[in-house]
Amino acid sequence: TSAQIGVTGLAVMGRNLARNFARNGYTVAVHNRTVSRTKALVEEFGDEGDFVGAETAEEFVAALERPRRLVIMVKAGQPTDAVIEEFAPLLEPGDMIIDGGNAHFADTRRRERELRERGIHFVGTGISGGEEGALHGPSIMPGGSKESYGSLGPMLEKISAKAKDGAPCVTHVGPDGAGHFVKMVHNGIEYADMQLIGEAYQLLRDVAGYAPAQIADIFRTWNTGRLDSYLIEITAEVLSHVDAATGKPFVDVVVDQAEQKGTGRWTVQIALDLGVPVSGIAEAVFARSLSGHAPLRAASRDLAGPKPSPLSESEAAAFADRVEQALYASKIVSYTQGFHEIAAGSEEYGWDIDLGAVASIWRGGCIIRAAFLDRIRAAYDARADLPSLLSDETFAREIAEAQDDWREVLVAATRQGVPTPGFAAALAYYDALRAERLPAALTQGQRDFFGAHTYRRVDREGSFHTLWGGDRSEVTA
Ligand code: NBP
Repeated sequence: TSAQIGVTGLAVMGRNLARNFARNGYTVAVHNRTVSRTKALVEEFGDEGDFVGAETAEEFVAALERPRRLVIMVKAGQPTDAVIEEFAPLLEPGDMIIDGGNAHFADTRRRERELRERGIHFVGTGISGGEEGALHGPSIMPGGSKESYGSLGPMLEKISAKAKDGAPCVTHVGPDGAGHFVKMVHNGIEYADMQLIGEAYQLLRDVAGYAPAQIADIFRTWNTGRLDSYLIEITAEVLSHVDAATGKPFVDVVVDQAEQKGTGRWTVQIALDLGVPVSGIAEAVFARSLSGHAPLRAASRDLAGPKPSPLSESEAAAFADRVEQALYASKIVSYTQGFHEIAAGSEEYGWDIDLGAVASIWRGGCIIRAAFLDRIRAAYDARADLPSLLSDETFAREIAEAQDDWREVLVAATRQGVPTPGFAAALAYYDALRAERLPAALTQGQRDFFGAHTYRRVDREGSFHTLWGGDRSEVTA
């Protein structure tokens, strides 16, 4: 038998991805460093489709039809390089290695270049949706050559999630590292979404005075409107869950220190390198980091500040509506920032990424799937060179309508001492973009004062310097 695709690395993700291919009618060669995992997969799930269990790398490669399509689903970083080095010598020109792990796009660019020189297509592929997505249909973000997508694309389209309109949640994102770059930003946006939801929860709890179960109901209601999304849906599930051991709300028995695996941090690091302001995503990463500083938090607990005093019942309901507006407006801003980063990466690396297509493939299968993404796609479909999502008429109007409530929520949060870094960063970004004048002019003056860094003038071309230490006359720099 010859397999149309092979998967090596059979932990949760690889195993479910292999099953997904098999369930869709493909013959799948499976391989894992520890052979027992391979055997377990064939034994447990052999009746789901055609698997070819391979114990050695040679057997695995021999089982694949040509050109070979070999999916690597191992730990990102060094293990991925080790596995590539194990298989690449066994492959022939035209074969494909598909890395479905969470690789850093710079690693993907390096691997793609090295393998291209050996005639092998390297397809760095972002896969979102966790283990459930891998099994039932993930959102798939392949990079690599167009040619490889021609052979691989139809298979990926088959196993991918489908959006509500039936469109497969996969597209050829762009060359070399484009797919992993977009997956990285997806995760950054996911961090921001989660932070904003967390702030909405905290406000509903501390300012509105609602209990977790009541907040779950509010999120359920929100999930029937424009915030309809997977993350809002699971938020309601988590908030309504009661701890069996104590009878308390589950959210009250979990240690409030958020962990992270690194893709959100990468999004911010790369944004800094590219000079893209992703303040909402950055605040989300920092909020997780702050939460983890237990001794610092303990040492700060007695610092002065207001204690929230909950609103009356009738005020609370009105406040909840305002929080929905603030959450929605802030969400528009974090997507605006995320798409700006993708556009900047595309420009820097010459990827020519179709932003509307990215929004489209995030509509199903991934963690940030949401009705909202249809609107983003529509915005880019209407105008591919949209300078920013905020320049889309619909989003601009929605923010205009939301902004009074957005500001009121931040006033209440500030008065009552509830931290809302995500909401606040989003509003500051919005106000900074709309500002006629920014204090950056003063910054330039300071820089020229202490470092003769020069400045440009509003009324004349050229660079200028003021002789601050002398007679303060202006010279052309
Ligand atoms: P892990 O990231 O936990 O990796 C375990 C797999 O890597 C096992 O198959 C293991 O083989 C193999 N492996 C390691 Br570790 N070092 C190896 C080496 N030097 N040579 C060969 N094989 C090696 O698995 P996972 O959670 O299924 O994730 C796989 C990839 O998918 C990761 O890159 C992850 O970041 C990404 N991802 C995960 C999720 C998720 O929800 N978990 C979502 C999206 C993407 P062994 O069995 O012999 O130890």
